[in-house]
Amino acid sequence: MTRLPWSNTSFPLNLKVTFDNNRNRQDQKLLAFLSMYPYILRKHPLNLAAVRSSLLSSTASILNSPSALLKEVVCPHCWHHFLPFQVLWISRHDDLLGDPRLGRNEPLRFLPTTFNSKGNAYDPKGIECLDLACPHCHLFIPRSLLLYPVSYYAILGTPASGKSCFLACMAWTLRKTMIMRFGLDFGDTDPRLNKALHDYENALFLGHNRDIPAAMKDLIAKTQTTAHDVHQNVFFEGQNTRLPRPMLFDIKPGTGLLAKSHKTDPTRVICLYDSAGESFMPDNKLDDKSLDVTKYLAKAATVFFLYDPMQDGRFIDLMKKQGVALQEAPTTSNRQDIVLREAGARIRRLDGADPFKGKNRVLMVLLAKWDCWQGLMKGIPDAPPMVDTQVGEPPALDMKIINHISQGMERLLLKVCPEIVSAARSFAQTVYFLPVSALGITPEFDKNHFADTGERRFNIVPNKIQPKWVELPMIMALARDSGAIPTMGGKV
Ligand SMILES: Nc1nc2c(ncn2[C@@H]2O[C@H](COP(=O)(O)OP(=O)(O)O)[C@@H](O)[C@H]2O)c(=O)[nH]1
Ligand SMILES: [Mg+2]
Repeated sequence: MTRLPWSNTSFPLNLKVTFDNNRNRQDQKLLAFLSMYPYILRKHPLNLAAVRSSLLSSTASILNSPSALLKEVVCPHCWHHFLPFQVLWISRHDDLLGDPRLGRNEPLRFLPTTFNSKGNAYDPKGIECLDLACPHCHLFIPRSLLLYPVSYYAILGTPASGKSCFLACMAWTLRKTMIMRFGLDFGDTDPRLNKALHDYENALFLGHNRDIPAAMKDLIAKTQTTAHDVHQNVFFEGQNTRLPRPMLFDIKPGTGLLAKSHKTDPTRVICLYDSAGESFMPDNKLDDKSLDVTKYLAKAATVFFLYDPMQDGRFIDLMKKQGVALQEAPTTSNRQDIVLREAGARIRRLDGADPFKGKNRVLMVLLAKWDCWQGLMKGIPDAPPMVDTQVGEPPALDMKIINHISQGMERLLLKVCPEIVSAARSFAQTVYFLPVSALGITPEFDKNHFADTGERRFNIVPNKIQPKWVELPMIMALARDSGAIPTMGGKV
């Protein structure tokens, strides 16, 4: 039997809910409801009977309503699927330090029984809590994830193909473009989760002495497979498991005419991963642990594969043959097709036997460092192909031009490195080939530093960074997934 002893005296400031037996489903729904829907409490502050009946009757319908809690939540850290009312809270009292999954320095995660009128839970020591956590891995989950649809995107490529630079420049550009051109607010879901990205953005766009050349390696640290910024450790069954750190963004209508032009609600969460290229190298043996780190690949609706032509000697040869000016560049070379095939193999393994699961997956092969090889493909406009239609309406993606350019890029790759095209075509049914330049300029070899130290260092003047086409892949993905971005001449 369930007893709900509502206390007249403490209501609405301190609402206590306790249960005789183990919680059943209805009780848990009620708890979730209380935690997420404090406005109901405010609506009926004096009529306790009305509150109680309103809570009990509307819990189920609210949990099933798309405008309220999602029916099912997916943890962006461990991809565990759970029901909203199973979410844990993160304690705040100093005595409650130590969590079985996260170690002795992390606050305890718990299932609450007491909430206040704001809908926030009290921890077992009576302190109001603010943050939620996944019931499986216990890592922090922003509330938006319980309320809005989530689109997952993965970025992959060989080490030094430019993933971190691309991510930083893409986020920086989207923060401006989305509000100015589409009336959509593109912001961090919770700044704590995007710290690594902020560091990159600050280094590239906000640092001091921006007219003075700075070493690239100081601006963007190499993504290490073990770095705390990109991975987090969780103990499952006494075993340490490394999970990738997601970057989360909220997209919601901003203000003004443009924001009002959206016919459907564009609100959603974007979940992005910057993975260390090494995770996909064939010598990183495909055991279940390495599969864990890259599980997000199977979740991703769109995969952005950064193909770096400068890592391919055949591209350099073509540039020499066509008289395209070559600058001294970092010399790494990797079998990029193998990384793409490896990622495809992992996805198929994670998809299991269900051949339809990956049917709608899109692959965008992004030909990185366009600034270096632009002489090979002339006539592409500097701005991504977006056409203004009417005053007060967002621009439409010009799919005719995008498809035309994609076909041109595919032809170029077929000529130079056909194995990338065949790996891409076997990865997804829909593939786009697009040029991008995160920096818009080519970092310069520091001859003096080389003469002094023997180290090959590349410098850039931060003020000259001018990203090209970096926002287009995400805008196309959003056009496909959210319907908030119009297109003309076909769909994405
Ligand atoms: N020319 C050029 N070089 C770039 C660009 N983006 C990155 N790079 C270079 O590639 C190196 C590796 O970039 P990074 O983003 O750290 O690669 P990641 O290992 O894939 O994350 C940087 O230090 C830059 O020298 C770009 O847009 N143009
Ligand atoms: Mg990186």
